[in-house]
Amino acid sequence: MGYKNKSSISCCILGAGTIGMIFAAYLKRIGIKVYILHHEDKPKTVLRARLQGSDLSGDYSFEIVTPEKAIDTDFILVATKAPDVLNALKGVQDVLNNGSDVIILSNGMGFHEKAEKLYQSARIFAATTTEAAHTSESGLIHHSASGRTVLGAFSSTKSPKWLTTWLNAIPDSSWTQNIKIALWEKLAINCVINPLTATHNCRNGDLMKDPALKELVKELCLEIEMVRDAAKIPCAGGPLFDLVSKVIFDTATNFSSMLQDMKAGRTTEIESITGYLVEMATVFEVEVPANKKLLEEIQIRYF
Ligand code: KPL
Repeated sequence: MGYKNKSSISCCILGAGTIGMIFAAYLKRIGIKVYILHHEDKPKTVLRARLQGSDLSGDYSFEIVTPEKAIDTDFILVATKAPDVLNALKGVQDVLNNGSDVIILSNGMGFHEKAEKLYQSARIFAATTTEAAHTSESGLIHHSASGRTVLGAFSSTKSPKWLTTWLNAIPDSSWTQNIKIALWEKLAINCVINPLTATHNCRNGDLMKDPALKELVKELCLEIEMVRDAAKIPCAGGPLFDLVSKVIFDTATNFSSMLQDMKAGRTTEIESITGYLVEMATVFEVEVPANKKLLEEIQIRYF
């Protein structure tokens, strides 16, 4: 593959789901020592994973370690589902209070600020990605799309010492001085696609085929733009509807993660996605009736 074992950087993954394993594999293949963090002593000491569908295809094994081990590593990558982020961090609070670098890669917003307040000695970074993967029934991790990943410090703008290694490991990745712009962009996309596909039980692409759904997409986009403007978050591109339409077309055959969570009976990420938007709308006194309606619908029916 041509990836040389030359890194002296090490890290821990907290949340070894599909996206966590994709990042673990990216990091491992350039020689970073990657551990999987577990709160308690597990009978298993090694986690094995088989990846397919991209140039990451292959068999991987990772040592499972308890939080004490994380003290000696360069960063902790949190890749849990949004509702689990703060609980997962609580499990490693001693390490965080000792001062460590944490990258939160989970979907949604709201927990970064809370993590910063709770663990003031830790340096909190945020990342957002369009990498996509799912686990098949047989346990294989299918890497369905390579994407772009943006990383930034949540409050400060100082880059970490492991940045170059990270950028070498993660394809199509970049560092930004203002991660909030990237987080808001992903939040906006998720606010529209995830709850709409979840409540209509449809693929992402169906949102543009049905005229009534397309109108709803427009309405949600306008409300989100008003909140984003009120929060003074600079917007990089043109109208949000154009960006969301592009993502819908690019991921037309996908079932959104929220629909997948719902079907599998898992807690959805709605509170950290639409819930966060509605909270911000209240703070900035912006009316968001269409988003509110979707939030309530998901909370009542599926949460
Ligand atoms: O991020 C996604 C998700 O499903 O969570 C999108 C972009 C909507 C792709 O399905």
